[in-house]
Amino acid sequence: MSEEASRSRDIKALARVLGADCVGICEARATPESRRFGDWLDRGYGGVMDYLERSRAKREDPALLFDGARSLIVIGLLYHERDGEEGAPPANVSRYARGDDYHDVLLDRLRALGAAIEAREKEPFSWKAWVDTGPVVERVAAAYAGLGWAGKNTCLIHPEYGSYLFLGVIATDLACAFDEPIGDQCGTCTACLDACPTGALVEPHWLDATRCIAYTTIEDPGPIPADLREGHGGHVYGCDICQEVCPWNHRRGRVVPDDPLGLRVHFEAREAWRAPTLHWLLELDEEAWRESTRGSAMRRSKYRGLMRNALVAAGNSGDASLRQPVERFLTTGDEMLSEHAHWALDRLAT
Ligand code: B12
Repeated sequence: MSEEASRSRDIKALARVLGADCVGICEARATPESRRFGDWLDRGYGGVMDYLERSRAKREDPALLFDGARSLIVIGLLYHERDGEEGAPPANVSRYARGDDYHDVLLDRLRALGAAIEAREKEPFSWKAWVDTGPVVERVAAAYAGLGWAGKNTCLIHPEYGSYLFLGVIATDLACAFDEPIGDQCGTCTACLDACPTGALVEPHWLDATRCIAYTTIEDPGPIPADLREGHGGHVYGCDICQEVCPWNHRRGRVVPDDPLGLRVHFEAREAWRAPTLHWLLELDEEAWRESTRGSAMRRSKYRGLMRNALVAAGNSGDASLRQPVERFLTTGDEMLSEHAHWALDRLAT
């Protein structure tokens, strides 16, 4: 066995022992799909997510991540293993955000993996680890590393585990043997494109983030575009619809890997966020919000963003008993929230 092959074998074994549900390795190089990231930005699909533009060159070509970067080790951790709990009305928090912040959980695993590889190697080498926030198009890396394929909904779909997987990457200058991509398995299915309530999946494999509920409710601090509000339904933080309808997440005999380190407990829904009511949400003050989002990925929208989202969900609920909690936002002095409250009240009046 070559040195590269035995290194890759050992790294993958270490990753599994350290809690990765799946792991693969690909070359750190530009591919047609990583280059497509630039086309996506040029179409304006990135909206206000300026940090993506700033790291464009590295995302398009991972060889530029640092001097000598050669290999990308990609791990995946399952965060939702059960069928069901689909879009629990009336206020739905997407699955990825219901438990502890995945950035912390995965980064901790990647650092442990990096340290374990250091212990294995005789010579010093460079490595960097990222979860979500690094300048890497992680789904492309994961697809090339053989973890699954990028579906028409753009999500990385593992053939056995489905798409509710978090990804994390270590880039290193170590020479490794690479895995093979497994290729697209979506076939003729268009369930995700048909189901997206805001038409964000403009064509297979192309998501206009500015229309995606995950973007409007989390990433964009501004008002939710009026033409998209109805499509938001009860979604108050992110959205899973394009994954909920994906047959690969409902396959009979879908495998759930063992979890010997008990990592998945981190991703279990906190009581507050499993199925919050709109009454509770609209009455939540900033202090209580801070308390209930400690160590959670739900901090990203900020308190104001969550209230804005809850007002849209209230307007969509048809529940006139929400008029009173909505009215409190008319007098907070916040123009954006007041406009959303007016919108909700108009709809609750009819
Ligand atoms: C910006 C961002 C968003 C934006 C834009 C998403 C988008 N589709 O572009 C918004 C805010 C909308 C978003 C939403 C969500 N996100 Co997000 N997001 C990111 C981030 C930071 C960058 C993504 C990016 O570069 N987008 C630009 C487009 C062009 O790239 P892409 O979406 O990755 O799409 C690539 C693939 O589809 C691939 N591809 C397409 N066809 C083919 C064919 C082949 C052969 C290959 C190899 C590849 C390939 O090429 C595209 C790039 O060119 C990544 C973390 C990271 N650093 O990569 C997380 C990440 C993609 N997000 C993640 C998650 C969990 C979500 C949500 C599920 C959260 C939620 N429930 O609300 C939703 C899913 C919505 C969706 N359908 O994408 C996970 C996805 C895990 C997975 N299994 O796919 C990531 C990887 C974070 C992580 N570390 O786990 N996200």
